[in-house]
Amino acid sequence: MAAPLKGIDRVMDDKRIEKAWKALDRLRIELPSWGFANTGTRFGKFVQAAAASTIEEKFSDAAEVHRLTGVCPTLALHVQWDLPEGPADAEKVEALSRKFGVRPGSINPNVFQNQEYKYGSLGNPDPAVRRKALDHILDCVEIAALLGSRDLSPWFADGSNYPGSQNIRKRLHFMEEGLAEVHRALKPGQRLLIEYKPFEPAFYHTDIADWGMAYLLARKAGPQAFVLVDTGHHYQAQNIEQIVAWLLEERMIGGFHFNDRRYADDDLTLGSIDPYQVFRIFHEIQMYEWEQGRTADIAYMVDQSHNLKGKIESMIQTVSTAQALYARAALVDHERLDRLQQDCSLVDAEETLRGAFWEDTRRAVKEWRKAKGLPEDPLEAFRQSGYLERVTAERREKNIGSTAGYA
Ligand code: RM4
Ligand code: MN
Ligand code: MN
Repeated sequence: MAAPLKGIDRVMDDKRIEKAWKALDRLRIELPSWGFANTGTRFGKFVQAAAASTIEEKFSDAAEVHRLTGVCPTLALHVQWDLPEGPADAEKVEALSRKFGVRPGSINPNVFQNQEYKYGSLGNPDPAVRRKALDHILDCVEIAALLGSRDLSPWFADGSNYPGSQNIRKRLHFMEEGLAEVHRALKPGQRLLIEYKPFEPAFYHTDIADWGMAYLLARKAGPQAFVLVDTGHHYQAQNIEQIVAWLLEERMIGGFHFNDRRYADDDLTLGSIDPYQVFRIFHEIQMYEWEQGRTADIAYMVDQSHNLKGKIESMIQTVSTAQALYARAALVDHERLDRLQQDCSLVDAEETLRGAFWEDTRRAVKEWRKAKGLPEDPLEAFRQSGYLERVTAERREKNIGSTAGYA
């Protein structure tokens, strides 16, 4: 039997602080360009005076978050919104990246917005529409190559709303074919991350509805294809950390889209509803890394859209939350937990895990920031910086004029 549990209420000692710091050194978080823009619900948009509406403004906002947190060196781009001219816009984006000191991150094709995608993109029964979607995604591979981005990250809204209205298996084959062609176009080192989502916008069936489907499609596509886990894309009771554990074991997890939710794909701030779940996910990853003696190659990305809270503030909140929870997961005594699990010492094993979750790592994160020459409290530093006032004044007029409703 292992020694009785100690240390839950103990102030963090040097060894534990070192563990937390080492973990923080590893964690990098990619920001989404669309997270700085005006977004809404299906009922309308609440326009924010400070929201970014150009790619330059998005880079500028992302650079501000990176300046304050030091851990967000890349910006995910949504091609149709950020590079409307396709590869021809790459040069402009490269120049902005240099100007603001933030690299382009994952490249996200958009095959869900245009009218022709009403019945799907790569899964559409019409070969001409499938071709169009494929050409767009191939353009995105090109853009990624031009910008030196590693990950191509498509999400497919494809599906149907009524039983019998579409042939599920035929669409699966169309998906397979399309993804295989995308994979053939990848350059060495590039990755194809396949995201799944159970419903919305499709309400009866979605072509890539869960991790198993994404896994099979990635496997069939080729060795550079992996699964992307968006935390909001699961049914309510689903055990997300178990999915993560399986994908880790299969070496098939490519990245995350972080957000939180209470009901569906709510895109709320990470950890705002269920911080324990985020901790459990981080724990599975760090336990695996401890066992393997190596860091898992996972792209941690944010996919949130804040239509009520300030966009930059909530992005800083997200990053701070991720850091605090990642540091807590680093405090789990893996060796001890491994032993307790082996002995089936259930309560002690559970308490070893929970003990780390109860630790308040916010102080350690602050100290780490100080040591790196970063502001200890990035949210406060943001409020002091005057950035928000400046961009509000600059962008107010343009934003007020933007569309908020459907008519
Ligand atoms: C989807 C999905 C994708 C994101 C779009 C905007 O629900 O999460 O990753 O690109 O939203
Ligand atoms: Mn997503
Ligand atoms: Mn989503």
